[in-house]
Amino acid sequence: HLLENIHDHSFDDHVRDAADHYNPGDHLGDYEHGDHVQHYLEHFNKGHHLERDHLFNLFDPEHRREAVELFEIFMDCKSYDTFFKTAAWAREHVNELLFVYSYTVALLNRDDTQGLHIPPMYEINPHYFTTTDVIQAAYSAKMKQHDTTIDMHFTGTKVNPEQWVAYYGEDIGLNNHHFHWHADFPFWWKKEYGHEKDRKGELFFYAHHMLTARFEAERLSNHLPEIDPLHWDKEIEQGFSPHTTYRREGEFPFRPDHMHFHDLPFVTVNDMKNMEHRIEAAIALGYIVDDHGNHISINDTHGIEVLGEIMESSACSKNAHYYGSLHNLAHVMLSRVSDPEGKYDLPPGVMEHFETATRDPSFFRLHKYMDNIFKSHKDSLPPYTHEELDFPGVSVEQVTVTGGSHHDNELHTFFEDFEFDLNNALDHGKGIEEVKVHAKVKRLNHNPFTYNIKVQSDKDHVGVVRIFMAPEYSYYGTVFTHNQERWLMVEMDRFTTKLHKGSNVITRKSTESSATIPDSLSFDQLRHDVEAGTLEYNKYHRHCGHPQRLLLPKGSVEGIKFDVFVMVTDFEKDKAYDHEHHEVHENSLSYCGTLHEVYPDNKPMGFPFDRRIDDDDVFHTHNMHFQEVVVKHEPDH
Ligand SMILES: [Cu+2]
Repeated sequence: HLLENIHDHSFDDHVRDAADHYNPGDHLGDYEHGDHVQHYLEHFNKGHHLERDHLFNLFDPEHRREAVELFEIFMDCKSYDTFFKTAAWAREHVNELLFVYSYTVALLNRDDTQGLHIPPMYEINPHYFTTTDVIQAAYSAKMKQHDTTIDMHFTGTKVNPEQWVAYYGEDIGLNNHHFHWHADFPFWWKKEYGHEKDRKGELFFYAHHMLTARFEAERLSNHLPEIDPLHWDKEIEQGFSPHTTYRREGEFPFRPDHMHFHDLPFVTVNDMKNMEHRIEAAIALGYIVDDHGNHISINDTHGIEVLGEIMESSACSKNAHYYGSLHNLAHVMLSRVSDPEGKYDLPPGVMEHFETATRDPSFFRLHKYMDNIFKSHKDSLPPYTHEELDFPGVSVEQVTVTGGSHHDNELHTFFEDFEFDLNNALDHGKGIEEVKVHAKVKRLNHNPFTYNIKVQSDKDHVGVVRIFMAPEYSYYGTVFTHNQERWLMVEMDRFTTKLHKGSNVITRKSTESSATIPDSLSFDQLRHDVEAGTLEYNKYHRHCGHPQRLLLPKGSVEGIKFDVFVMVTDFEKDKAYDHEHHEVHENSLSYCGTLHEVYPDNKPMGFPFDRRIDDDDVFHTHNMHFQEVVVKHEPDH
C-alpha cells in the first residue's frame, strides 16, 4: 500500500493512521542508532530536505545523502512494526520518489522483508517508463472519467536506424531489471549495513557486459553494425529524443546528433580522461595504488573485483580520490550534455536514472567503452590451460535444442501486447472516482524451448552446466573466430546436475534459466492474490533478473545463426564453499549474483569466455560442445 498513489497522500487507513500518530523522534529506542534518527529529524524540521513533488536524482550528492540517511534509518528499525510505521511516516512526509527509492532498497535488504513482492517500477512510477503522449492521454481519461487503454510506441522513426532496436532499450521489463540490479547492489553500499555483497565489483562488470553483449545480438538481428564505443574526444554521433516527461520539471532533455562532451561545473572532460588513463595505467602495470600508496595486484582472477569497484565507483573503491568515479560521472556527463552549464534549467537526462538509462542508445555506447577497459584487463591475463578447462572423464556428446518450433535447433521469437497500469502517474482525491487507465506496449518474446544435453561420464559426478549463446557471423557476414565470438557470448543458464556413470541425458527448460526472471506481479495481480490468499511466498524471490521474455534476441524473419555453447565442469572444484549442489537458490544468479550469501561458484563470471582464446586446440576440451541454432522472427500477425 505504501507504494500506491505515491504522488498523493495515502488513502489507506493503516498508513494514514501510522503516519498521523507516529513520529520516529518519540521512539528513538526502537532504532539501532537513535542519534541518527534525531539528527535526520533535526535536519528535516529545518526544512533542509527535498520537497515532495520534485524529481529525485541519485546522482545528485545532496539527494543521495538524504536518501541514504533515510535508508539507514529503515535498516536500523529493530522490529518490522517500527519499520512499517517509519515507512508510513516517510511515505507521507518526504519526497515521494526519494521515499520509493530508499524504501525499495530497504525492502530488498532487510532480513524481515526477504521474499516480499515489490510491484514493477513501471507501475510504481509510470512517468519514467511511459511516453509523454500516453501520460497526457491518461490524464485526459482521468479528467473525463472513463476507463481506457492507450497504445504506446517506441520512440523515433524508422529513418533512425537506432530506432530499429529501441524495443530492447525501451523494454519496460529491461528498465525494471536495470533499476533492480542497482537497487540490489547500490554503489553507495557499505559493509556496515550487515551484509557483504559478495563479488559486487565483478558483478558490476559482468551485469553490464551481459547487457552490452545482449544489445550486440539485437543489432546483428536487425542488420546493424556493432556498438561503436563513446569516447571523450569523439562526438556523440547519435542524438536521442526521450519523449518522456517528469511530473513537474518538464520533458527529459533532447540531445541532437553530433554533440561533443562539455565540461560541467563540477567535472571536466579532462578529469574524465585522467580517470581513464589512471585506470588504463593500472591495468598495464598489473596493480593499483591504494589510499596509502600500497600496491595491490590486479594481475589475477580477483583483479576484476577491485577494478569493478574502482570503475563504478563504489563506497568500497580503493583510492577513489585518485581513480575517481568513471562510470557514475560518465552517466552524468552524457545526461547533462544538452545543458552543461545549467543555463536553460533543463532537468537531468535519462542517463541519470537507472529506470530510464537504457532508453538512450548511447547508454550501450558508454557501456561498450567501459566494457573495453574491462576487456583490456581480462586480455592481460593468460588464456586458460587445457587442464583448467577440462573435466577428465566427462564429455558432452550432443546438444539439441527442441520445442522452439517444429524443427530441432530452430527458435522462434515474436512481439506480444502487454498492458500495464498507469494509475500511479495520476492524481487522486477524495470523492474523485477511480478509473482504469492502462498503457499497451509491444514486448519481445519467444516460444519456450528445452536443451537436451547428452553427456558421457566415467563415474558418478556432480557437474556444473554452463550455457552461452553468441552470433556466429559478423555484420559483414564473416564467421567469428572463437576469440571474437567469446566477448559476444551471452550467458543463458548455469545450473548443477548429477551425472551417473555412463550415458546421461540432461534436459533443461529455457524458463528455468538462472539469467532470467518472470514478470513481477502487477498491483492488480498482487491485490488479487493477497485477497484470494494465493500469493506465493519464496524467501529467495528476486526482482533483479533479465526478463525471461528477452532470453533470446529477436533474430530475423530469414533466421540468424547463433552458436549455443554448453560446458560441464566439476562441481567439487567449482564450489566456492562447502555445500550440497541442490542447496543453491539459482533464481537469477547469472547477472544478479546473490543478495546476501556467498556467491556459490568460484569460477570468474563469464568463464570460460572471460579469457583470451589464443589457440582453439587448447580451448577445445571434451566437456564442451558448440551447436548451431537458428533464431527466426515471426512478423506481427
Ligand atoms: Cu547500470
